[in-house]
Amino acid sequence: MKTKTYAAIPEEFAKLESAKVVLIPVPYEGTVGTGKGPEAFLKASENMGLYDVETNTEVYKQGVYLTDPVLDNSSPENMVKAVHEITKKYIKRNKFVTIFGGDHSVSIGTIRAFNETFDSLTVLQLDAHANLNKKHNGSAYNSACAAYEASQTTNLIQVGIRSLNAIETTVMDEEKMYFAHEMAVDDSWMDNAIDQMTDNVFITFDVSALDISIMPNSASPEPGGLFWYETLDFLKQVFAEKNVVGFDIMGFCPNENNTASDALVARLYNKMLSYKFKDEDVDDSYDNSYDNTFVNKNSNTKFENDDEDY
Ligand SMILES: [Mn+2]
Repeated sequence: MKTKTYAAIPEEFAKLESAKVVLIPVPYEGTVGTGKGPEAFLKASENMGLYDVETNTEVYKQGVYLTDPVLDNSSPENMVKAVHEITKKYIKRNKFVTIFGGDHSVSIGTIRAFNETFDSLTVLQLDAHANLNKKHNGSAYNSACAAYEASQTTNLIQVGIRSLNAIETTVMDEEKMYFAHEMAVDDSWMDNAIDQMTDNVFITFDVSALDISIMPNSASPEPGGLFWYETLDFLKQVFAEKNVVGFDIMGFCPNENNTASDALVARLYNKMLSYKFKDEDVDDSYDNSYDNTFVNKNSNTKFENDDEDY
């Protein structure tokens, strides 16, 4: 795999020195078939329109530097170490660091790096699975354990959960656990979850959080889950109200016979970046101004209640 730049953006927006964003692909297979995730995501990103309608921005102009993929899979523990090291390296260069996996165990390394760098970190986990096992099959570096360390060392908030085992219920903080079946009938979860967050928030997004109908290609699909626009509504609010310090997207398990999921993760990544940088100016000399003057023949608006922020 080696895509030259994220989404085939021009080189001038892909240089490390000037890029505000760093994207680290981690095609770590784990035990579930997610090794091809980053490659499918990058390919789909190249086929996507990069202008974000909602925010009226082209976020890639903030600069996105694509690193070489992290390929260390000599052991799950060594992979986590390698991910931790590279994530921390780019955080220290004051980049907005994003990671695309890969098995969810990759996040043990990303969360550790952010938690060591940012004060009183909230980890917002969107996931079908709690991933709160201390060990699984003898290892602490397994997707089933992805959030255990975060549960002990950060303010962990879990959203979309609908699969866990009895032992995990002894670890979970019920107040900060948003079960999918409750979310489906009461949308107050969004405000409640945001109220529980500290200012610094790292988002770990396991694509299994999404409803199985819009994301059939997750590592361990579960029926139920979040739909597209409620997911965006929630993320939009989190980015608007909190200091999101970085994010990862994990657990994507592409199927070459159904590439709709590839398009979803490509758009999801671009959306999250767009929400992060929507108010930041692009410093460039690029001229994208057209003569936009036209005669407005009809002053009626499309919707009656135009109370959105964008
Ligand atoms: Mn997970």
